[in-house]
Amino acid sequence: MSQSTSTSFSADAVPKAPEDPLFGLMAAYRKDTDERKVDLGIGAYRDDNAKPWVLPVVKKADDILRNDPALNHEYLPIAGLSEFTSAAARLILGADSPAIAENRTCSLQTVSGTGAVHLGALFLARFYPGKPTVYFSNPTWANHNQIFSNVHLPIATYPYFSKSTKGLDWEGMKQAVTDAPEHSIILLHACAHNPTGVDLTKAQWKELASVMKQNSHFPFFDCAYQGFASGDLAKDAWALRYFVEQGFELCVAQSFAKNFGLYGERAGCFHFVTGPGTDSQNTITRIASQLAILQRSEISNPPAYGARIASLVLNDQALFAEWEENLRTMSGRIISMRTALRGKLEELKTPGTWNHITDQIGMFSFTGLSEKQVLQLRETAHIYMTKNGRISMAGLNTRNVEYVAKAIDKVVKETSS
Ligand code: KET
Repeated sequence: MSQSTSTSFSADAVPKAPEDPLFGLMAAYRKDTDERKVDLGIGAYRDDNAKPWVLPVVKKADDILRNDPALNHEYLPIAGLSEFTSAAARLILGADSPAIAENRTCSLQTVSGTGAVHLGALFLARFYPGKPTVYFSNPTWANHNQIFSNVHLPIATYPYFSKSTKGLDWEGMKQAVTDAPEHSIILLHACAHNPTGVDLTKAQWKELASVMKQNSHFPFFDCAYQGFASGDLAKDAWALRYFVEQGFELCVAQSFAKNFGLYGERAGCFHFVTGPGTDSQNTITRIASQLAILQRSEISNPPAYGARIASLVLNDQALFAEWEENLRTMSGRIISMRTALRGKLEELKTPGTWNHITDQIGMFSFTGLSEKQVLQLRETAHIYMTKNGRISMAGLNTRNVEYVAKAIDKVVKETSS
């Protein structure tokens, strides 16, 4: 009997999976040898020379760490570096948060934002009574689907993006949240929605909170871009803080990848906030104890370096102020690229409207380009973006914005004529 390999994992059992689209795109970009190539794929900040930017404040913190004779490489506690997690909680919830004052929050350091979403998903899958459905915006960050499916929570979507206005489908969203069974989990992007760049207005957040309250829904905030949307940390956390003020029980996945430029260091935090009440401290103690058990079995304890850097900055007034300045540099450059791209497209009289580029906010713009147009841009102009037409605004700079605008103009004119 001939057998090619001895394995229990036949193609039926382990079919070949497609490459991750975003990381696949990154690899294709790296391989491209054309000088004109432009990377508008992954959401990572680039400076005006299209280079990764080590934040000056991160360099400073890194120097302090390296020169600290007390630095060692011991394990962190299961919940992570406490001075980091407590500062992270103050950053996102607000230093004067009633939830912090009433000791009804718990925070665990995680493997960046992805790890935080996962820990939350795992906890909810294990402990939320009745196995509720998780509702995502349509569209959302692609990994949300995978992470929640992995823990076997049922998933569904709510309308979010209106193709006609390239803005929010507010009525559709509100209706779907109203119609969702009570106690559903509603995943919300705290700010700078990925991939659309479309956020709710304050009035809409308030109305959403009221609909969610009426239906006893559970908000799960994914916050990967605090400080990136507006350059103002408090402004970008406003929606989440409003929900906490309204007395919601909720959780937050917080990433420091983008706002510290610590992508590879995997610094993040998961926060659980229970509602106010006489028993809330006991509740949060119980929840924290189970989260610690889950964390122990998943990663044992989180990676230290990135959290140490962030912690130094978050806990030092002068470094914190410098960080805010660095955030304004990044968000400011992105906003100026929005203006430049829109301006060029309008100048070229590219068919369609382009106001959405400056109306949208954060790391991404959802251009409205079709998959066909996206592929054509890759093939003919060596411009890389995800198939849904999302562009990472940070990939644009004063040197390439005109080239990109002209390429988009050409593709749109060719495909619409
Ligand atoms: N949430 C959202 C909404 C998000 O866009 C990302 C990353 C993350 C969480 C996780 O980031 P982490 O590095 O684990 O802290 N988004 C970019 C990178 C990626 O997909 O991994 C992106 O969409 O390009």
